[in-house]
Amino acid sequence: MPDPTCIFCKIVAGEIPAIRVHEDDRTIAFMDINPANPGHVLVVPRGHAPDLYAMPADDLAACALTAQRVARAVRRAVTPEGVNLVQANGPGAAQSVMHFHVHVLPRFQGDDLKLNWGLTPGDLEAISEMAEKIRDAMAASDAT
Ligand code: DGP
Repeated sequence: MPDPTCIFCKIVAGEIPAIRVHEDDRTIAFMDINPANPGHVLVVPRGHAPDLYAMPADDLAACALTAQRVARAVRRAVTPEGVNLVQANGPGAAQSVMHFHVHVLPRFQGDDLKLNWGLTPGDLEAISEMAEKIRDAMAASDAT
């Protein structure tokens, strides 16, 4: 059941815009509007669950598989030196949106990114360019 107060439910429903790079029956992936690094993508289930504790097994498994696919595309499109998957639960973990999500976070040596990074608005044109590269990479290969 969608939560009418949830911003990610609104993105899933297409009620507010997002720069999508992937969608399937259970998940969507879209560019983070406050990218911690270029190519920062969020993977979310279509169904609303506030956090890991509440996630149905099928949606959790689907998010893990989508995160792997997106990470492979990010590796190809962004050529980072590494990728972190980050998933926050609760205020102590700095969760700011209460709809389960996995951050696919490109990393570079010396980027000095802290686990609880600050939310800095990104440049929409630059985010869209990164999304285009990631979509192309997703289309180019599902397996590598
Ligand atoms: P967290 O702090 O782990 O709950 O991460 C939430 C992320 O969601 C944060 O990096 C910023 C991003 N975000 C918040 N609102 C929006 C939005 O409306 N659109 C998009 N694309 N990202 C959002």
